[in-house]
Amino acid sequence: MLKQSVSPRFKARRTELMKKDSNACFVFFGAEELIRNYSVHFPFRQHSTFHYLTGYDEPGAALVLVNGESHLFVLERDESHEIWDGERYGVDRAAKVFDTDFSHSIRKFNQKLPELLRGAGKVYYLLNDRECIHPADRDQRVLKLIYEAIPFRGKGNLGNLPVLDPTPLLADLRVLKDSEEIELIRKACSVSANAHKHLLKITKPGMLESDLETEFQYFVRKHGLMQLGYNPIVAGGMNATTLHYVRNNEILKEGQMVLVDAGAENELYTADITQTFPVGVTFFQAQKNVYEKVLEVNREIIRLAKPGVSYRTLHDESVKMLTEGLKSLGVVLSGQESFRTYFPHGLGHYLGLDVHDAGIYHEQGKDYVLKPGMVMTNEPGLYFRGNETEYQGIGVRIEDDLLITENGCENLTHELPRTVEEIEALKS
Ligand SMILES: [Mn+2]
Repeated sequence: MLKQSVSPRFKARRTELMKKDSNACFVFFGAEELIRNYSVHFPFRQHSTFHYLTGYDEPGAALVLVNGESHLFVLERDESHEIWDGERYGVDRAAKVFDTDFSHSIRKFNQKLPELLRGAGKVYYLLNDRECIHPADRDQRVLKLIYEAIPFRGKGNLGNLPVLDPTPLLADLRVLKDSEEIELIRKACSVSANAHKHLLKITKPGMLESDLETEFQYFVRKHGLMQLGYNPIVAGGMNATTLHYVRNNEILKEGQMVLVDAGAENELYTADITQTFPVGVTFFQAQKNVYEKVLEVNREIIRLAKPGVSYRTLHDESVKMLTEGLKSLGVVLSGQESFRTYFPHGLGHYLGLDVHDAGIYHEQGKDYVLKPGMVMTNEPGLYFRGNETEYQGIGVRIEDDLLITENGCENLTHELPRTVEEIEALKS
C-alpha cells in the first residue's frame, strides 16, 4: 500500500541538515534493486540515510538539498512496469506525499543537477558508498555533473566545486533520536524481547538451531514486524564462541547452552538483542559461573550509562570487570593473552536505522559523551574457544538496548528474563 503522507519529522531533518552548512548542496541516492540470482531480487530495503531524510520507499531515487529547498527525483509512473511490480508514487504524487518543495523524474537528474548547483559553494556527496552497486560509475557521473555546473556558476567561479563527505554531519543528527524514532525503536525492542522470551520457553534438546531462527521470524511477523535488522545468530554449544556464526543448522543438545542474537526492524529501525540460555532446563555449574559474571557486567553498565559518560568509559569498565571476573573464575591470562582472548569485541555500539548505527565515538583523541536521546547496545560477553579450562566451549553474551535519558538510561529490552533463576523458572 502506498503512503498517503509522512511525518513532518522527515522535512525537519532535511532542514536541520541544510542548517549545518547553508551554502552547500547535498546529493543523496536511494537504494537500488539488487539481483539475488537471475530474475529474482532481494527484498528491497531503502538506504538508511535516504529513509531518514525522506521516508520515500521506492528504489532508484535521488535527493538534492540546496538553497533551503528539497528536490526529490523518483521513478515515473509506468503501466508496463506497474503491472509487474505494483503502483508507483510517480513524480506528481511524490512531492505531495513526501512534502518536498519539488519532485522530478529521475531521468531528469543529469540535466537538473548542474542547474541546481548554481549558487552552491560546495557539494556533500558520499564517494565510494559501499551500499551502491557500482560506486565508481555513479561517482564518475556525479563528478562529471559537478564539472558541467561550471558554466551555470558564472565567470567569478572558476573550477569545480569541492566534494565533501556528508557522513560526520549525518552522524551528528542520526545519533540523537527524536521522540518518533524512540517509539519505533521501543516497539522493535519490545517485540524482539518477547520473541526471545518465546524461544527461551520452547527450546528443547533435539531442536535445530534453524528451528529457533524460524520461530523468531514467525513470532515477530505475527506481531507486525516484517523484517529482521540483521542475519540472526543461533549458536548452540561451542558455536557460540564464533562471534558471527550464521550457519544455524546444527542440533541443540542437552547440557549445551544456546546463544541467540536476533532483532526485528520496525519501519527500518532495528532492535539488537542477545540472550544465552540452557537448551535443557538448568544451567550447569560452569555455565552458570560464566553467565553470572557476564550478567554482573551488563547490570553494572545499565547503572553507569548516563549523559556525560563516554562510551569509552563504559567499555573500559566492562573490560576491567570482565578481567576481574576471569580471575575469579580461575582463568589466568598467560603469555600473549589479554582479556581480548575471551572478550574480543567492544561493549556495544549505537543503534537505530542501522544495527551498527551512525554516530561518532571519538575524534582526534577526544571521546564523545552520551547524551539524552542516544540509543546504544550493552553487550558484554565471555567466550572460551581454547581447551585449557573447564569452561571450554562456553560462549555467553548478554545484550540489551539502552536509551540514554536525562538522568540515566532506560533498558528498552527489560522484558527479557535475565537472571539464572528467572530463566530456569521459565524453562521448567
Ligand atoms: Mn550488537
